[in-house]
Amino acid sequence: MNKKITLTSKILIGLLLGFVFGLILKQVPEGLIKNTILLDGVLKIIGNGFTSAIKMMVVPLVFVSLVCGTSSMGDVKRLGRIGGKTMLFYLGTTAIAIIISLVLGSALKPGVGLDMSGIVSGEVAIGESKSLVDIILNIIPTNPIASLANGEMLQVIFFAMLLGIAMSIVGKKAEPVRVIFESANEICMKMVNLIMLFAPYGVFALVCNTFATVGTDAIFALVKYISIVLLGLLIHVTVVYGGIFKIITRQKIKPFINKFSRVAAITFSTASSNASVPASLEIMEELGVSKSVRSFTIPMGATINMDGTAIMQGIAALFIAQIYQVDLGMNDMITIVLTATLASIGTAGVPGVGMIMLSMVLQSVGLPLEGIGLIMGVERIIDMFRTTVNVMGDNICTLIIANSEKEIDLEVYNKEESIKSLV
Ligand code: DAS
Repeated sequence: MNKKITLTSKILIGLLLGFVFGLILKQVPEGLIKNTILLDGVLKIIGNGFTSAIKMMVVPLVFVSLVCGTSSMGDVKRLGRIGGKTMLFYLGTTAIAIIISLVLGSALKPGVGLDMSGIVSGEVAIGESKSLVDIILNIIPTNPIASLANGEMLQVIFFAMLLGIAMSIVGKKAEPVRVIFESANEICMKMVNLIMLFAPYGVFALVCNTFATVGTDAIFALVKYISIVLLGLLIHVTVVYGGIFKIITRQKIKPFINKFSRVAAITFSTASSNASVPASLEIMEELGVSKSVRSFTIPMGATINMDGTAIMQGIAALFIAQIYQVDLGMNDMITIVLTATLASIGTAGVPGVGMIMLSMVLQSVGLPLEGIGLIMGVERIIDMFRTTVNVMGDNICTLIIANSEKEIDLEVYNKEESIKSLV
């Protein structure tokens, strides 16, 4: 029987094969075939090519969909209400994430009694971190065209929202412009659909490259640290997201999980929230969420919502404190919660950004930045998982906000797409 294999299942197959081939390739001795032809050749072209194509769509899609979304919000009061709920969810769950990680890190002590000789410390290439005032001031673009050209997400979001609000206030006279944005949005989404057809191959190449290059010695030496981070992520996803979703929406979460696996394959392989925006917008549309809500909450979340990152930061801070035998008091813990929650606002969803934010957190409590070098060896692996949690939070928030605003077609949402139909 000729069964149509859905894109989601093809992507998941690509992910699995990438993992298996990566581990096999890891065993192959360095040389022409492995390095030049495969890792730096074919796999790099397919993997990075796919990531670049997806990233190419992020700024135009976020800009156009946000203008469409805010200009069709109807009234500014409603935008304010939705914006308020969104910010409350994003910042609230990030603070909870940090607290979970501090409790776990204090109880399970990832850095106590560790033989540091087993840890290959990578060089700590930390970008400069900005103060909170700079982050907030920086949100207002002095040159919106430059912000669009440079992909400065917070500035793009600010400009798009202001433009959309102005259009909705102008009303009928802005209709010709609104129609142009509506069709541009459709075109952008279609471009994303076309690019996503290559996702199974891109995901395969990216995951294969990662697992063929990550040092297993670093993984073994940091297995306790990795396990505690993964435990924190699991608790946050099941208890916090699962609990909040169930209590507030009273809906089944299975339809979402079935669709989210497609997004997870993108976040896992690219380790980038930004790169997942097109796929998140796609599944939110398929789950019946209105354009005005999804085009606001998803781009916003990709930029300011980083619960998975916050969990890594809390546990990493305690890991480093324990390694260097620095005692952190209650005040330090509160400082870590505030710094990590606010730091998440100012950084875009790209690979490794969590490490830049971690330096801010460590500085805020006087911990040595050299400690970051101890966990660089497993950074990419952890980034895959934490980015997936970051983006799951964006999607869960979108469903909760849409449900509270009655902006989700529950018939469409509950159109049971069992796992069977995914393969
Ligand atoms: N990779 C980042 C993201 O895209 C998260 C991080 O680096 O912590 O969300």
